[in-house]
This record gives sequence, structure tokens and C-alpha cells, in this order.
Amino acid sequence: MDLGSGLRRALKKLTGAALVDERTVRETIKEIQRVLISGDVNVSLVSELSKRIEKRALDDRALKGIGGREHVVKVVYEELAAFMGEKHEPKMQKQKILLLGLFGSGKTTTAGKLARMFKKKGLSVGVICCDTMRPAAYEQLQQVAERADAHFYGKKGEKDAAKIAHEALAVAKEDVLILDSAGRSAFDNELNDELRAIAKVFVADEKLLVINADIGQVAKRQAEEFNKAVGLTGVIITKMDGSGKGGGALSAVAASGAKVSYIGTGEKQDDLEPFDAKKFVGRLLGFPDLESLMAKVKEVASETKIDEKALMEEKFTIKMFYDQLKAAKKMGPLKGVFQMLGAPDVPKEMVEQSEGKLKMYETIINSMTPAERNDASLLKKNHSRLERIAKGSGAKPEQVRELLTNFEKMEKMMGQFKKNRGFRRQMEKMMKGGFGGGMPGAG
Ligand SMILES: Nc1nc2c(ncn2[C@@H]2O[C@H](COP(=O)(O)OP(=O)(O)OP(=O)(O)O)[C@@H](O)[C@H]2O)c(=O)[nH]1
Ligand SMILES: [Mg+2]
Repeated sequence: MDLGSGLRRALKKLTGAALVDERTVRETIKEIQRVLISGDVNVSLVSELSKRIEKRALDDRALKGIGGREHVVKVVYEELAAFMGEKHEPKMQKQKILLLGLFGSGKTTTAGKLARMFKKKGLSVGVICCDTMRPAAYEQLQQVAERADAHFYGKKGEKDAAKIAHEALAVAKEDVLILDSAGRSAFDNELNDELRAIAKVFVADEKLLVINADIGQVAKRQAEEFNKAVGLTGVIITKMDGSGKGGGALSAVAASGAKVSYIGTGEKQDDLEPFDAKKFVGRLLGFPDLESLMAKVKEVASETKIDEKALMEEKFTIKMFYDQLKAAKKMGPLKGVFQMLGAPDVPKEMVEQSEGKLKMYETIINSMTPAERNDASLLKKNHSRLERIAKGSGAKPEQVRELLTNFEKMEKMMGQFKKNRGFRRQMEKMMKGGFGGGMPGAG
């Protein structure tokens, strides 16, 4: 399960709950914890995050007031975003960029991506091959440069990386210079010395550590090691497209105090984006920004409302019955809602209708005449009508009968509801508090 679908599922606990109360909040947080830990986010970081979410989400006034649901969703969204980092705005100006990182982290590929990004903004770009370790590093970067339409600098056979940097700097005239350095299988003294020597000569404006999302929470240690060596200005996390540990890597970098500058989302040169934590989390949750997320929460809340007006009407019809079932499905177990109103339990099997069964009910109901849909008594013990409906909908007569039995159970319950004098008031209260306001005609 990837981070996005996991978080979306966790959030569904909130958006789909009949009532957002302390328990719902705690359950949502638990689910978020599970998702993050399985995405290799550090356990103690997860626990800190949970505490922050809990503290803010359970703020009494906000939770109980109008829009309690929106309040909690907003808190979750904001805290997750802060947890993953900040927003990076690349400066489109003359600059020198030093790329560093371990073997295979994506340095050379990223050099091409950055080159392309600056080229697109109208800046001239040069790339410098200072990787004297990897066989054919020279040719690889040369090809990458060509594809990005950037100037290539390098010196085949030269073993001194700092010397290559020095010579390139002496002749390069481009606005943006990107230096691709050599990796190692792990951070060691040799790499440390080499990077320091390059940094001394190159004097970079940006020193960007390139890491692979797959290393997850190990990113923290790497960021610290490289930061100690050369003083990082940022981290680029590559392969976000193929890793379930991107969340772990992002949060670990944020915790190390370093800043995530870019994320790589594919092998092509266009697959790079300046990192924006809010946008990133929004996308994970399936929304471009907080506003549209809020809009969706409101929409679900108003969709799942019980049609109070219909409930108060004299006659309970098959159409209302079907709407009710659909609402119950969206809202999750309806049982709790009815219980809160002091009404008898809705038969469990009715609440737990499967999608397939609901579809079948829909087909059956479509085969009824408008008169039948409005007056179920026409169907009572009327064999020929039942047969006709079964034939028309392709359902078995038992299935039509089952629908009617369920309908009658609900009808009976509704009768009891209407006798309950406090019902209307309780209903209004619940709608306002639990469904975030958005209910027209509830006043
Ligand atoms: N899916 C995906 N693949 C990527 C991404 N970035 C890099 N890669 C791939 O990762 C592999 C290694 O990338 P390189 O750019 O050669 O890595 P490097 O850090 O230069 O490696 P060394 O020079 O050996 O230290 C290549 O196959 C790239 O295509 C990314 O964002 N997504
Ligand atoms: Mg390379």
C-alpha cells in the first residue's frame, strides 16, 4: 500500500464517520500512524506528529462547533505538510550548483533534469563532470547534457576532481553551472576529502545532496553526514515515483534540519519538481490544495445527511428507503446514528448492504411504476406485480421480496421515529454538530 492510498483511507475514517468525536479522531490518528510507519517513517517522529495532531484536533471548541469535521481534516493536512517539509522556490538566476550523493542515487540524471529546468527558463547552462570514479561517467553526463541542450565540461582521464572543477570554472560562461560529483557505496573519508576539495574550488551557491527515496529514514543520517562535510543547502529525493518510502525519506530530511529542495518523479528530464510540502500532501490525499479538500469534506458531509424533510413526511416510500440506504452506505454504520437518537437499531443486514446488493435494489426499484415507488402497499401480497418487477429487473422474486421485507422493517422504524417528540430537535443538533453545518433546511 502506498502512502497516498493509505492516507486517503485514514482520512476516510473522518469524512465517512457519522459523527466526528474524540474516538473518531483517535482512530484516524492510529490509522495514520500505521500508514506512516509502514512507509518507513521513524517511529518517534510518528509519535510526535500524532501528539501534535491530537492536541490540535481535539481542541474542544473547534471540534464541537459547526464544522468539527473540517477542523480535524484541516489539522491533519497542515500537520502532515509541516511534517514533510517546506516549500522550495528555485531562484532563476546565475548560480553554481554542486550535486553530491552515494552511488546510484540519481546525481547524473538529476544534473540533466536541473539543466533542462533552467534552460526552459531561458538561462544558459553548463554541466561539469567531476565524477572520476564511475566508468564512462564522462560519456554519460555528456549525453545527458546534449539532451538538455547544456554545455558540457570535463576532462577525460583526469583523476583530480577539484582540478577539473577549477579548469571548467576558468572557461565557463554559462549562467548556471551544475557539477556532477562521484558517489561511493557509503560515506567515507575519501569521499569527505574529495567533496571538501571540490567545494573549496567551486564555491557553490547550492550544495544539494541527492538521495534515493528508497533509503527511507536512513536519509536523516545521510543528510547529517554530507552536511557536516560540505554544508548542504538542500536535498533532492529521487525515485519518488517507485518507492513506498518517500514519506520516510521526506520526514527524515525535515527532521535532520535540512531542506528538501526537489523531488525526482521519473527517469525523464522533465520528471523533477521543486518540492512543496503542502502541494505534495494535498496530492497524496487526492486534492490539489486545502480549499478543494475542504470543499470535498463539505460535499461528502452534505451528501451523507439524512433527508430530514423526507423523514418527517407522512408516508415512507420505497424511493426514500433507497435514498436512505445509499446515505447509510456513505456514512458508514448508520446504527450509531439511530442509537444516538434514542431509536431502535436498524437491522444490521440493512446497514451492511454490499455495493452489489444496492445496485440490484436500484435495478428492482427502477422496474417499479412511479405509483408503486410512492405507495408500497400496492405491492403487498400482490403476486403479479412482484413477478412483473422481477422479470423486468432480471432479479429473482425472492430478491424483490427481500427488498420489500427490508423496506417494511425500515418503515416500521420510521413510524416509531416520528412518534419520538425529541427527534426533530436531536436531529437538528446532530446535523449541525456532526456534519459540519452544510445542511440546508435544518433550521
Ligand atoms: N524512476 C526513477 N528513476 C530515476 C530517478 N532518478 C534517477 N533514476 C534512475 O536511477 C539510476 C541511477 O541514476 P544516476 O543518475 O546514474 O545515479 P548517480 O547518482 O549518478 O549514480 P553514480 O554516478 O553511479 O554514483 C538510473 O537508472 C536513473 O534512470 C527518478 O526520479 N525516478
Ligand atoms: Mg553519476
